[in-house]
Amino acid sequence: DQDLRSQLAELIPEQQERLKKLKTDHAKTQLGSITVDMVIGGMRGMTGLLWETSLLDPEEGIRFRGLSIPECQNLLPAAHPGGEPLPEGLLWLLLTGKVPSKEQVDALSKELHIRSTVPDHVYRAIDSLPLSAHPMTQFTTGVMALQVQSEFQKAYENGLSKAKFWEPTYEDSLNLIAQLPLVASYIYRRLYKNGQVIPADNSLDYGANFSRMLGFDDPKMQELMRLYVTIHRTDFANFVIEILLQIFFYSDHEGGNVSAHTAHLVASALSDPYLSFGAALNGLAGPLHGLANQEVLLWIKSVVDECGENITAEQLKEYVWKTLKSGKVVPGYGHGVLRKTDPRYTCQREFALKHLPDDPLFQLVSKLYEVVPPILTELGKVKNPWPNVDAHSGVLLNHFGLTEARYFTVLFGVSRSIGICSQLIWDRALGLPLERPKSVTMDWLENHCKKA
Ligand code: FCX
Repeated sequence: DQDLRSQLAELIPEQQERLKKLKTDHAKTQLGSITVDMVIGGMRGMTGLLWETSLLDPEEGIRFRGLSIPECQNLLPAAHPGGEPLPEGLLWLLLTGKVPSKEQVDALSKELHIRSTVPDHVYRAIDSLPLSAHPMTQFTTGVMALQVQSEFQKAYENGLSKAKFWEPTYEDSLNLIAQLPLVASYIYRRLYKNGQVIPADNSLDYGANFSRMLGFDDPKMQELMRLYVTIHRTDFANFVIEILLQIFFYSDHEGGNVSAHTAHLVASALSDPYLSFGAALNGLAGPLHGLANQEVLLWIKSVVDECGENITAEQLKEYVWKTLKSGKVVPGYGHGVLRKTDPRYTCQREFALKHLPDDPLFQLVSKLYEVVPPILTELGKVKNPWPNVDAHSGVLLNHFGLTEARYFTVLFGVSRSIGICSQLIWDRALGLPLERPKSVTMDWLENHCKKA
């Protein structure tokens, strides 16, 4: 069996040929027309990026290399039968377009362990920030501190030829993916567990090890959780791992969303994967994007604080209207491209229905699913009144003891590295150029429209 890098090396020439053929045969084929509303409307609906790893259908949701989420759940190797796919398998799929065998995934797990040593200065850089710094700020700081080890940067300085750019990009990407769970869990333990860091266990796969470093296989923690989690202690760690694994379905959502697009744009200047991914994280930290999952749990808790857990549908409607009238968005609802319930939401809902149907916050999330869409539709301007991934994840994490909402986006950031880095490797392998769209002024638009 080939390892990931050799498989990639084999695939690259044929994909380069494919792109060359597209360029020579179809360079001037029209892809739709650009209208003024697209230019002033955040380029919504304007096809303008090449992104190989996934494609988003407005009705159906995301497909990773052609596979829907349920198909990934069926086809990709899991830690145990019927469990969620392992992130290593998703990485393999996104990078190569092929479903890996369990042996290939296990080998990749080992490879990631070998790459996972985080230099000490990274922790010191994080420690220099006040504890009050947002976890995403600490995370980006950690990623920027990791950048000093960039192989791409070194190779570029030494005059590496363009045909080989993908190689150090691959090295940086895998090192980054391997090291992120250590940095992320360090931040969690620093902020919420008195800085008691739990070392990695290299016998575990990526997700299980991450969960362990966060503290979820600590028997004491599990005992505490058992006060209200009515599952066997041995099952507890597995449940948390399954939820963390579900978060890896967030790894890629085609190329135009803020974090993916940012990484792709920054990398087009030949900035290395650390610089590009760090930039992506800063976009992910915005409340209309990745921070929304923090916002959802905080908002749900504010509902409970004001109205109690047994809130009626009428009270909930009132609360939603109050939020809207105060000029805020309802977090976790709406989407730039999707026009139906996010399949990632559906998959988390199914998990909750099976494992925590009586959790009061889950019941509130369910009620919101009935109450919010008609209200957003009534507003008349919202293009998608349905929930996105962020509407659900926080309540699942909260149920199993990861209650610190401000930390949630960091978990999603770790997951995002897998999609973003996979595409960055292909950006360099395909020799994609500097990104540089044309911008215009209002004067220009007005003059143009007068003539049109
Ligand atoms: N609550 C209130 N108003 C909403 C709304 C919501 N959940 N969703 C959209 N709208 C409003 C917009 O603010 C906009 O109002 P305006 O014309 O007065 O500026 C109008 O409806 C049209 O927006 P629309 O075209 O439907 O949506 P956009 O593509 O502009 O924006 C986001 C998409 C996701 C930013 C928007 O739906 C939103 O703010 N949702 C809440 C935050 C959220 O959940 N973000 C996470 C999204 C996602 F999963 C991710 O990227 O991580």
